[in-house]
Amino acid sequence: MNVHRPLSREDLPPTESLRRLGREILFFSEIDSTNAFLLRQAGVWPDGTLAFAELQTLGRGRLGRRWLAPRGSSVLCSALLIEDVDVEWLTLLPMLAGLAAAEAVEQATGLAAGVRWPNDIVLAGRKLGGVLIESVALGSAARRAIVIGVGLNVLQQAGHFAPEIVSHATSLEIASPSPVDRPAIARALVERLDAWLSSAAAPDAAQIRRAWLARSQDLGTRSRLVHDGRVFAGTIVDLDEHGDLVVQLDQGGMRCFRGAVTAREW
Ligand code: BT5
Repeated sequence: MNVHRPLSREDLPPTESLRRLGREILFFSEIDSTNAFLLRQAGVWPDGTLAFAELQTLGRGRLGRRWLAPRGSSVLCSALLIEDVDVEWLTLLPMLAGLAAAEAVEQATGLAAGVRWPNDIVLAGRKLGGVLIESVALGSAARRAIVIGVGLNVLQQAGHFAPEIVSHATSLEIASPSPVDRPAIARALVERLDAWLSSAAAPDAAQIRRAWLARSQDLGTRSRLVHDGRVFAGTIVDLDEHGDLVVQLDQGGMRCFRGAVTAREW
């Protein structure tokens, strides 16, 4: 793997070009998890704070799973949002962040990245990255700190992936015919996330859903979903306005699945 220099402030868009993100930007050579850090320190840092890491020792995925990335291989980024408790678009945040990440990849490399429900960024049918949304009540509990975490595989080669993920993971280095510029991916990610988060007073749910569906190849495909220890097989028919997946079950009937509590078999 071609490990480049650590990401730094100069790699990112100038603060004045951003509307919501980047009031503070933190760079860690090593940390447990950029999401965990911002959740712990949610009362300390302002809305829009960004955290990047070269290495996460306890990088996390959804449902207690791990996110694995060798030092310097990836863009590992978390963004802190401070919001009212009842933000309607919260359940659409995995879609928003996945879209931003896929657009960033396309902008920086020309590769057509897609999204896969609920939180994957995909390239040629393999997992290029993932999104983890976590939140915590702030003080009086009238406000909530929301952390958007994005991990994108940039410089890994096949041998860097653990045996359990090698068959369905990919990186830009693997997929791209030309050299990959990790700072350009980080810059584009911040730009696209900022654009989606500040498109209006609140992100537009209908617009997120439309754009997400346009980048997804999920509709009409067969899927196996695990909820509450039970496996459901069926055909994906829609993404509803909350970001839930609507599935026509093989056993009969329709069922909605919520991303935060559903695992999807690859
Ligand atoms: C995700 O979870 O895909 C969310 C990943 C979010 C990572 C970012 S990095 C910055 C921020 N700080 C954190 O601590 N996390 C966020 P999930 O859908 O649960 O996928 C996890 C599963 O993907 C694992 O169980 C593995 O099977 C697989 N996996 C782990 N590392 C991977 C990688 N680098 N590339 C592809 N697949 C991976």
